[in-house]
Amino acid sequence: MEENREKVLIVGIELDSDKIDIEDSLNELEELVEAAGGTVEARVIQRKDRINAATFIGTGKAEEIHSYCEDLEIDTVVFNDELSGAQLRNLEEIINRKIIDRTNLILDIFALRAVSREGKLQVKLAQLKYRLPRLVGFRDYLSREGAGIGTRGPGEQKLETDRRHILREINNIEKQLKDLEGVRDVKRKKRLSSQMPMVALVGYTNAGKSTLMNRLMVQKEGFDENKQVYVEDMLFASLDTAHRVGKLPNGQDYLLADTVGFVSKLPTKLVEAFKGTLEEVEYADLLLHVVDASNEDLDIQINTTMELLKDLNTVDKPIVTVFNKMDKLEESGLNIAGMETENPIYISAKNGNGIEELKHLIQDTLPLEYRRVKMLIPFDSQSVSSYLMNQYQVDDIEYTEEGTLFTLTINHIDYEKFNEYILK
Ligand SMILES: Nc1nc2c(ncn2[C@@H]2O[C@H](COP(=O)(O)OP(=O)(O)OP(=O)(O)O)[C@@H](O)[C@H]2O)c(=O)[nH]1
Ligand SMILES: [Mg+2]
Repeated sequence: MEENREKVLIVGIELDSDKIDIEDSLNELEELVEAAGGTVEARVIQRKDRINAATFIGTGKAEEIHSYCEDLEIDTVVFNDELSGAQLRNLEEIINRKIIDRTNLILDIFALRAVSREGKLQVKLAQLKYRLPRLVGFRDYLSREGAGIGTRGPGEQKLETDRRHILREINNIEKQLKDLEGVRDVKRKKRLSSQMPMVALVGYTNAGKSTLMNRLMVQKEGFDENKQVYVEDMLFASLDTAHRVGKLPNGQDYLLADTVGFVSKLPTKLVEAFKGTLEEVEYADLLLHVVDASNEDLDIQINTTMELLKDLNTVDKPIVTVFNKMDKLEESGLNIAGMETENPIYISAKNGNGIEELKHLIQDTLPLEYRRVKMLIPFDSQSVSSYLMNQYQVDDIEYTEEGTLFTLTINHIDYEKFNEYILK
């Protein structure tokens, strides 16, 4: 397997206006290349005050890269920024290798990871929309099978390179996605009518969101192994949203949603394509922003996530910042004290440290309003009575002719749900 890995050279431009350190950015690009099945053999950085419209980097630099590629037997050159069709073509002419940009690389990884039908369609749509304005820059090899990174559709499908076919395909996929949206809408309405508060896990890819989800679901009495979500030490392990029902310390049930991870310079087309899946974030009552505390780029990762959250209309939602992987912090030697974040908490999803505290913090931060009420539950509505007894601290119970009279404090969700029993 190892000897089949594509040999890659990565290229980054550092502009004066850049806020992110170029080495950090290329470290991440290297991880992305590995996630796509390549091996980075070399990196080239050019510092410039502006980009070259025709070749992105300077032509002299491009020629330099060509000779590196000859010496190192490089298969593919990956650029850290999105390139135009003309830039792709011009660079390929000089460098004489397959040229891939960061966007295409990320789309390629998503194509490898997509599992659900909707996920595959979303990725393919984003890939086709990426291709359409770049057809001039695409060479024959892109339509060949087995051409490697940047050429793979979901399920190793070959992607179209013919404009008319692409347009037809885009149309077709958009229709299919519309239908699936209807299905998702029904599911969401069902969840909303379950009246449970919804908590969404968000954050950078590989931060530990899915691990934390599994950890939060471990209840004392029995735990269904089959309900575990997929965890892996790789970028974009989760592409589909998963839901589970959990219990807070006060007995309140809540819905927890795991979502796709973020990465810097995430292609806007991809974010758009995944808006459907990311709806969970928009409907959530509370966001758990999971951060890998042991990652040296955690400030970039936090900022990237916060920026993407802004795009998703979530500015006014309460957030808990979950610094995860605290078990690795000492080894990493990082100092995370003094970082300014909303409601910080420090945990290890792996060994379980801080999980009980986190559950309490979720409970305290969930915007639930409580009201003290008197409720009269008829004797034939036994299930409501037992729900109230299980869910709440009941202050007073009286058995009357018409039913059981409870005095207790309930949250606004149950207030709506059991409105008919409440004595006004
Ligand atoms: N040491 C340590 N490793 C952890 C911890 N939490 C998660 N990990 C590891 O980090 C890796 C990524 O975990 P995931 O839960 O898949 O991360 P994710 O945020 O869901 O990632 P994506 O789905 O790719 O966005 C896995 O190898 C986990 O075992 C932790 O608290 N400590
Ligand atoms: Mg995950």
